[in-house]
Amino acid sequence: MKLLLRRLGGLVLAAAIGLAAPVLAAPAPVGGYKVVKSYPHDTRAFTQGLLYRDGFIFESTGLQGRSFIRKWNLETGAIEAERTIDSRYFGEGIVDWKNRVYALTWTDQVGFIYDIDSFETLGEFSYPGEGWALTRDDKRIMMSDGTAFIRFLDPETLKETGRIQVTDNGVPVTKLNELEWVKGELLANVWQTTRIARIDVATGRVKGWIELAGLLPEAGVRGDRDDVLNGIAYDAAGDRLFVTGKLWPKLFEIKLTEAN
Ligand code: DDQ
Ligand code: CA
Repeated sequence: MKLLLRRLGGLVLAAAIGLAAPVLAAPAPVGGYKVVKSYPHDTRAFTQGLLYRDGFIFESTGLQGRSFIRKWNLETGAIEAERTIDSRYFGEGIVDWKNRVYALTWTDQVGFIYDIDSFETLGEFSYPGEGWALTRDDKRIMMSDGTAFIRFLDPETLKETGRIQVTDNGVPVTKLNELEWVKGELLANVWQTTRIARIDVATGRVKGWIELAGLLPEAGVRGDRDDVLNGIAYDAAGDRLFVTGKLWPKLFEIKLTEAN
């Protein structure tokens, strides 16, 4: 009798798993976008970091000897502040925290702290592995490093406080690049693809994808090697989402459309 009950219990469990499996075992849905407006973007900017703050775009760029950080007026394109990064370094992502900008380098394991107005150097920090991109919510800095992991950093000490692995249908999603925190989700574009993942940072799961392949012809780029989609910025007050790519002549404001 006991054995029978155990067998039955097993069957019920197996049935439950069987029912749940089709729901769990599916890649995240793919949604689209529409372009609201397009803005000019500097084709010499090998975009690595992008954020919006009070009417301005803050942008960091890469390539050895061509890396800079720049603050420019979104509406007029006028450059408000700019500084070059020492040519020893390949610039990567940036994030704003209070009156500071934190900036990564690709493989040198050093980050720089700049004054947000003057871009004067205030300090440095270090981290293991590669540096790709940064964003933040109210309490945490989030960092990508080319793997499927997103690190959480303390915004004051810049020490790692934890990490998640990003997966879609159980499969790690590597090459997570430029990041943006948007309405409680982490957006990450995947290097050398035309997709942005919408990540639930509590679980690491990709909740959905945004397919942006249609932006390439609109930007007039091939987007197959270096001139790839990279750069997401969000104006929370105006609920405006911006995307661009490395060396792209345009930056787009987009609205997301439902996954189907
Ligand atoms: N990363 O930004 C994804 C971390 C690295 C990009 C490295 C691309 C170097 C290519 C150089 C091509 C020159 C146009
Ligand atoms: Ca960003």
